[in-house]
Amino acid sequence: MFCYQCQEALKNEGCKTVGVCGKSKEVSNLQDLLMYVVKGISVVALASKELNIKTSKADEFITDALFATITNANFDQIRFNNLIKEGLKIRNHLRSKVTDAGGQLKEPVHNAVTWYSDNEKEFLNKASSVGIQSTKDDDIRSLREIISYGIKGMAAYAHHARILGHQDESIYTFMQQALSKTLNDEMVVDELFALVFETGQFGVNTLALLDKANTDAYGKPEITNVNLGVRHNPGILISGHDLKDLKDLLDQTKGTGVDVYTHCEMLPAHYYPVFKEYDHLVGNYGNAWWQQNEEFEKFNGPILMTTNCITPPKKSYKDRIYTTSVVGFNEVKHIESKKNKPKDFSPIIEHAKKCPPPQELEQGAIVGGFAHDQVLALADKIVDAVKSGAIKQFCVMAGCDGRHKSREYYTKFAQNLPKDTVILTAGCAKYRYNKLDLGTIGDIPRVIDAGQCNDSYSLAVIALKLKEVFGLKDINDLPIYYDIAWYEQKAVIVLLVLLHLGVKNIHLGPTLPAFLSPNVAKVLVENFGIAGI
Ligand code: FSO
Ligand code: SF4
Repeated sequence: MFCYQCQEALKNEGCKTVGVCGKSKEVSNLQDLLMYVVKGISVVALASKELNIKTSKADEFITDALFATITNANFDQIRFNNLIKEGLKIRNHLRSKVTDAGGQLKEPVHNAVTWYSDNEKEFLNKASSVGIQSTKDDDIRSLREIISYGIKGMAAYAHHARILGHQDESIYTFMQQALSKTLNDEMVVDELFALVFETGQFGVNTLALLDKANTDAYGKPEITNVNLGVRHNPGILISGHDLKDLKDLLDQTKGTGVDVYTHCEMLPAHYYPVFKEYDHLVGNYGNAWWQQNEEFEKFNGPILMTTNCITPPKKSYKDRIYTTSVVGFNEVKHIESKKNKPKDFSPIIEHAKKCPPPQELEQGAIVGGFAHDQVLALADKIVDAVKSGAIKQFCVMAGCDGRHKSREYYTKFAQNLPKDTVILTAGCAKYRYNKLDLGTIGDIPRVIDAGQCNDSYSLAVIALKLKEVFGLKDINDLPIYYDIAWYEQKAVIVLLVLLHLGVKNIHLGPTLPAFLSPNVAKVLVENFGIAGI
């Protein structure tokens, strides 16, 4: 195995025998093969589109398979074997349709389009020749992987939008074009760089699509105090980013005497008007994903993981964990998706009824819900505060949290910022400073939380609006400092979005990605002023 897709890659080089995340070498290799299969399907899907052959099944499969390979989403070898088998079937079916329609795949046809096996042992053999290191040139490998990771992040957000009935064909087509270009040995460094930035452009479209999907379904986020304490009923804890799962779970738990709590990236659900209508949505329990081992033990009730980040569960609570959608872990119960019907969460609800209530971790409340509309409603106050000098600077501290001790930097950074600085945040990075009580400037809180990592889109909208209000030509003339914490591949697409919007001098940490070759890093430093922490 060789994997260096996340910030916790061993020694900031790559995991070679087992993942720091807990991923086995077999799963890592099968993920490499699944990426290869997905790239082959992409080539065939593009040829199909030219012949007006419907590709919705392939579009959906590619999106969900990519999502399953994101860090901390799926650790289950059986699921990856099945995904590879399903992918190969979809590819071959589509390929025959192309041939039947008189179409032809461009020569030379890549092995990713023709290779086939239904033998699981053979999958592992094949995987060893199609992994990341099969690209020999350092810079080409680096650029191919940046693009692939950006597309994985894009796929995750496109998946969430689709679940809520919002799709954009041009996003699927772009994903397939980009993936098929990573197979093309004729693509030179400059062309791959251009593709990296184009990925950022489609990242903007995807985040905008998801923003619309979420606000259409659940209303516009409002400034909200979220309870951190617990009640005395049995509870279900729901984690990950899938708001649709939360909605269905709340509907099915109504009147059962079972409470529901959010965890980690599900916290921002409380900001949406639709979720405020549920009295049994009690509050947020715990902190960022990497603390789940201790916090899930204390929760006492069942836990539903709707997306990443799941970490290998301890024995003490493994039987209380449920996965759904692209998430998986061996020997953990899985709730299947249903076509055009809500999932059936009754096994989790029945399980909860037999459990004691959650142990209290903390008390009080935190405030959030400053997505773009709310901040723009505050715009006059913010502009006045900037003009009067009460606010001297904004600091965008969005992204992810992680286990490394070096991430204490973000807490210290937030604590030591001058009192006239406002932090704009999104994603699970916020748990490093959202409970610090950093106070307010007038009635503007010093930590403005827009929501989940995808709501970084709101932060971009806010920056563009401020640029307009202050009549500036360049987004970089704003008094905004970017200190982005990254962990997995959704953060890669968020970073590419910021670069596409022209944001310069981003500090990226706690370490620069292992997948940046020295030459690629040099271009990013020289042209965009990207720096460490
Ligand atoms: Fe965090 Fe995990 Fe949202 Fe990520 S919970 S680390 S960037 O999955 O997606 O912020
Ligand atoms: Fe290592 Fe991260 Fe890959 Fe897991 S996802 S194997 S921690 S680089």
